[in-house]
Amino acid sequence: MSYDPSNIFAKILRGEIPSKPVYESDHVLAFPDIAPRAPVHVLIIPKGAYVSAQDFSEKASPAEKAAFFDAIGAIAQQFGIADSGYRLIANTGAHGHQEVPHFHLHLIGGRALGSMLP
Ligand code: DGP
Repeated sequence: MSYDPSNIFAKILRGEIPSKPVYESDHVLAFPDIAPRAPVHVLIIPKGAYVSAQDFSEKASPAEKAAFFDAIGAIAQQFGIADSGYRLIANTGAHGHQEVPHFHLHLIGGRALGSMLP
């Protein structure tokens, strides 16, 4: 699947749609989900044009991948949930029910989430 630059997160990255970033680095932007499922629900996205987790895994540079994992830990610390714990979800492709075709990771926490595996 080729990258569609009209997707909503590409527009956020270009500043065409407002967001309230909670974290930014050279390779990463993170902002609250528009429909939070928990007290903390942050979307972490690479600034590069990657459709999905699969695309990111196959094509991103080591520096982009490292920056992405750095963001996870930093955001969890920032929101005070590093010790209590949280859930990371990357809906990927059709079977993963991915709605926005720009790779994103949901970081969800701030309450006990219960079991989730299908
Ligand atoms: P999914 O592709 O299924 O992993 O979910 C996409 C998420 O993106 C969903 O939880 C809602 C969120 N979302 C969609 N549009 C916007 C938007 O314009 N702003 C923000 N902050 N979040 C959005």
